[in-house]
Formats: sequence, structure tokens, C-alpha cells
Amino acid sequence: MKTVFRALALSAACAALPAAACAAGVTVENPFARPSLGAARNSAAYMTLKNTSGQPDRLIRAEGDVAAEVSLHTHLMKKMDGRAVMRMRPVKDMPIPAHGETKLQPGGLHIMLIGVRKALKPGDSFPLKLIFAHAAPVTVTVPVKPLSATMGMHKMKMDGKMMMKGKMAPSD
Ligand SMILES: [Cu+2]
Repeated sequence: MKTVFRALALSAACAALPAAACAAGVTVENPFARPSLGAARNSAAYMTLKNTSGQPDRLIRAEGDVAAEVSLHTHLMKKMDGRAVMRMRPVKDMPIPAHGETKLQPGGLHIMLIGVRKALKPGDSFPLKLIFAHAAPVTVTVPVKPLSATMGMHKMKMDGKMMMKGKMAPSD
């Protein structure tokens, strides 16, 4: 099931903006988050960002009341004691190519939710506001999916490419 959210504020804002800015647009497909686990109270949100315009754009911030801290993160593989270990780190922004897309997915780019205000369970949902360098802000409703559904891609990717050297660290 795919859900498409469109940038709504564009037409209203267009009158006041140069033509190039009016053309800017990002749509969000298939947003989802994983449940928060145990006492850690952390979660992560994933989605596909599609740039419908002819100019590159960037996701520069995400905002929401769902967690004490909402930040842009990526995963990196690091070697520790000869083993490959997943580590997260914040990123300044997430580039979205002109007429292209950027996928936020388990094991890669994600919107980190640190300190969720209440435990997130499958079936819950919450709003998240996405702020872009050019396109109008988009607020999406993010459903929480079961861990098995959100880890599926992660596992496949890891098994295929990166599991040769041993254990994964717990990753958010
Ligand atoms: Cu993270």
C-alpha cells in the first residue's frame, strides 16, 4: 500500500516567489517507523523522498512532537577488532537529486527519534514535518510498523553484502 503526500502550500506561496521556487516540489512515499524498544525509547522513521522538480533539493530538518529529539542520521560500517560494526552518525542534510529520489531505509539514511514521548507500537502513527532547502515543507503521517516488517530490508541488505565479517551491533 502506497501513500502519497503532496506539498500543499505550493500554490499559495507561488504568487510571492520567483518561478524557479514555484517549480520546487518533493513528495513523500511510503513513510513508516519502527516500534520503540524497551527502555531505550528510541525509534527511527523511513520513507522515500521524490523530487518532482528539475533542481536538486535537500531535506534539511525534520520536526515533530513525537520525540524529545528528531534528527537526520545515517549508518556507516566501521571495522572494530576486525569485525564490521554498524554505527550511526548525524548528517547535515539529505540531498535529493533533480527528478530523482532518496530512500530512507533501515541500515541507511533515517530520521532518528530520540526519547519518544510515549512507547511507539505497531498501529500507532504520528505526524512529522519535513523541511526542505527549496520545496515547501511537507507534514506526513508516519505509521508504526511491526519490527519484523521494518527489519526485513535491513536483514536482506546485511546478509547479502555486509555480514561476512561477523556480528552487527544493535542499530537504530
Ligand atoms: Cu540513528
